[in-house]
Amino acid sequence: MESLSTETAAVGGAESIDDVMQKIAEHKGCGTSGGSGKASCGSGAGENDLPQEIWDKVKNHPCYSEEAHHHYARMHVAVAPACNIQCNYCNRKYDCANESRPGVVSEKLTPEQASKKVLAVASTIPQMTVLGIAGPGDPLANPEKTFKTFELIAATAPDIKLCLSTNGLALPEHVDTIAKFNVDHVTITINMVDPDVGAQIYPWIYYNHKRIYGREAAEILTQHQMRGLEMLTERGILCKVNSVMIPGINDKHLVEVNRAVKSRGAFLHNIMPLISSPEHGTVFGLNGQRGPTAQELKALQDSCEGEMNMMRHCRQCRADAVGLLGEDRSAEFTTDKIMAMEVTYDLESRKAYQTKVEEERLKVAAAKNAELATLAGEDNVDIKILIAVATKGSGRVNEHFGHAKEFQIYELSTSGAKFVGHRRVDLYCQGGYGEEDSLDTIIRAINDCTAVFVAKIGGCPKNDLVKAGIDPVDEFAFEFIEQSAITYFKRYLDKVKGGEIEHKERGDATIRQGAFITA
Ligand code: CLF
Ligand code: SF4
Repeated sequence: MESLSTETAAVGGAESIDDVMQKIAEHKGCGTSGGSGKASCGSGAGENDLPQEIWDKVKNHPCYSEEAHHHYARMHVAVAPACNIQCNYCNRKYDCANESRPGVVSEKLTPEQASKKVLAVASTIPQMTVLGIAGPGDPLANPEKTFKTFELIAATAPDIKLCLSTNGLALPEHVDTIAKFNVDHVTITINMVDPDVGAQIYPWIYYNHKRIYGREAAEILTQHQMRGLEMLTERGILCKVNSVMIPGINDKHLVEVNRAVKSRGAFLHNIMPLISSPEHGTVFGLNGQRGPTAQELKALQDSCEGEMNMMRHCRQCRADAVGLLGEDRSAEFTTDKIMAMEVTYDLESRKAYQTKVEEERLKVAAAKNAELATLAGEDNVDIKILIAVATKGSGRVNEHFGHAKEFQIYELSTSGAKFVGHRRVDLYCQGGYGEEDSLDTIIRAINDCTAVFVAKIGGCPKNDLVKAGIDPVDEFAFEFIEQSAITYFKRYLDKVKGGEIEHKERGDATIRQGAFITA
C-alpha cells in the first residue's frame, strides 16, 4: 500500500478559501428564530438561506441538509478498525458509537474492496452522493487505509463527495492531508470542553505511544479537538460536531460546547441521544446510565438553536451503512456480492437521475410555499403541535403504518412545518398481522404527537391511536409531507378557534433504545 505522508501534503483548493470562510463567518449569525415563515437556517436551510458556495457543498449531502436527506443517499465503508481512545458508551467489539448505532458489527474492507463497493453502490443507487468513512474505529487512527480509500474513490468516482468522522485526537496532524484529498466535510465528536466532564466520559486515550488516563487524557483530547476544528475551518472545510447527550454528565454542559464550537466556525451541531443497553457491555450500559427522553433531547436542541445550526435528522448510522438515512441497504452490498458484480460507472446516467431528483425537490418546495401562504395573518397565534410521519423518502407521506421502522417528527406552527427529529420504532406489522406489544411501544415513541400521517393504516391500530389521543391521518397518502402538514395545521387552528377542539400540550415520548439496536 502506498504510504501517504501527512508532513509533505499540500493544502488543496486554496484559491477560494478566503471567500468561502468569509461567507461561513457571515452565515454564523443566522439563527432560526424569527418565525418569518422562511425556511430556517442550519441543516434545514435551503438555497435562499445560504451563500451559493456553501449551498453547493451541502445541497446534496444528506447529513448537512435536512431537505436533501429526503432525496439523496450516503454510504459508509468500514475500512478503519483501530481506535485511539476509549469512550464509556463504546464496546470495541462493535462499531464506533460516535457515528454509528451501538451494537452493530460491520464487515471490514480493504481500500481496494471499498473502492469497488463504492462504484457498485453508485451504479445501483444513482442518488448516492456522499461516501463517508466513520469506522468501525476511528478513521484517523487508521490514516493509511482511510486516505488510500479516498484516493482510489476520487480517481474513479469524482462526482462523489468525501466525508470523514473522527473523535479528533489525531486530527491536527492530518488536517493538511484531509484538505489535499478534497475531503470537504468533516465531523468531530465533541462531548465536552471541560476535562472534569471529559474524565467521566473517557477513561483513557492512546497518545504518543502510551495510554493516558482520566483528566489528563480528557485535557489532551479537548485541546486536539478544538485545534483540529480551527484548522479545518481555516481551510474552508465544512465541519459538523456530533455530541452524545448523557443526562447528568454533559447534558447541561453541551450548551457550552455548542458555544465553543460555534466560535471556532463549526457549520452544524448534531446532538444525539446516548444509547446504552446493558447487553452491549459498555460502562454506561452496565452502570445503568440512562439516555435522554425525546422531549429532553428536543429541549436541548431547541436551546442551542439560537446559537447555531442544529442537525436533527441523524440516524446514528452503521459504519457500513448504505442508502437514504433511515433505510439500510447494506445487505445488498456484501463483499461476496460486490466482488461478483460487473460494475460500470456511468456518470451521465447518474447526472440525469439527479436532475430528476432536483425537479422533484422543486415541486416539494413550491407546494410547501403555496400552502404556507394560507397561514398568512395567523402570526399572533402561539400554538405548536408535533406530528409523526411515515415516509420512505422523496418528501412524501408514502409508508404504511405497519411497515414503518421510524417516524419523522414535524413541529407545526404559524411559521410552517419544521422537521425536528425522528423516532425509531419496532415494526408493528410483522408477517401481515399486528403485534400488540409493538403498538404500545410505537405509541410511547410518538406520545408527544397530535397526529400520525400514514399512507395506510388498519382498523385496530387506528382505534388504539385514537384512544391514546393521537389522530391517525391517511387522507394525505402519497402527498408532499410539508404541504399536507400545513393543511392539517390550518384546519386544526380553525377547529380550536371555532371551539370544536381544545388545544392541549401533550406529554413526553420515549426514545426506543431497543429499536435502535435491532433496526
Ligand atoms: Fe456519514 Fe457522517 Fe459523513 Fe453523514 S453519517 S460520515 S456526515 S456521510 Fe449522518 Fe449517519 Fe448521523 Fe453521521 S446520519 S451518523 S451524521
Ligand atoms: Fe468507540 Fe468510537 Fe469512542 Fe473509539 S471513538 S471508543 S470506536 S465510540
